[in-house]
Amino acid sequence: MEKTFLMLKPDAVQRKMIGRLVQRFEDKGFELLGAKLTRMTMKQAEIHYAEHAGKPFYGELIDFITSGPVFAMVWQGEQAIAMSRTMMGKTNPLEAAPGTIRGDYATDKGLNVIHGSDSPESAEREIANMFEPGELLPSGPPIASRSNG
Ligand code: DAT
Ligand code: MG
Repeated sequence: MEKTFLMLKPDAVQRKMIGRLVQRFEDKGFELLGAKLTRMTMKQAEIHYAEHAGKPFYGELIDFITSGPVFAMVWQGEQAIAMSRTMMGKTNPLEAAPGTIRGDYATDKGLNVIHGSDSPESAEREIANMFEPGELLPSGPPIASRSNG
């Protein structure tokens, strides 16, 4: 079982897409371990996008991701990282296949609706940047198969 950090970006929240995007990951069969509507602080944005510091689009990226509320989520599933990235589609909307989230909903390289971790290491760092441990269900077997006691 793998955990990933997915985040609906300010454009998705503003376009009222939270419900239909969450639906895709529930339908796929992933388990939601935690979620919240929040606004990234400047510090959280810098930690989240540290690997892009110094790139030509970095300033725009930080401005955009802190421009409004985001919907931050932690999901669990078999190969959740690679599978959710396949579901998101390529970063460049020109290359994002129809049927993927970016392929269906994005036309812009920056305003591209959703973030997803690209490795277990980034998932761990990105989750810790946005959630307190107590805000997340423990990872484990599918919630539907857990006992109540
Ligand atoms: P991804 O979000 O697919 O993991 P990334 O990590 O390479 O892509 O880049 C992070 C975000 O930065 C991306 O979602 C949108 C923005 N970005 C990337 N490349 C860009 C570019 N060439 N011009 C403008 N924004 C870009
Ligand atoms: Mg990335």
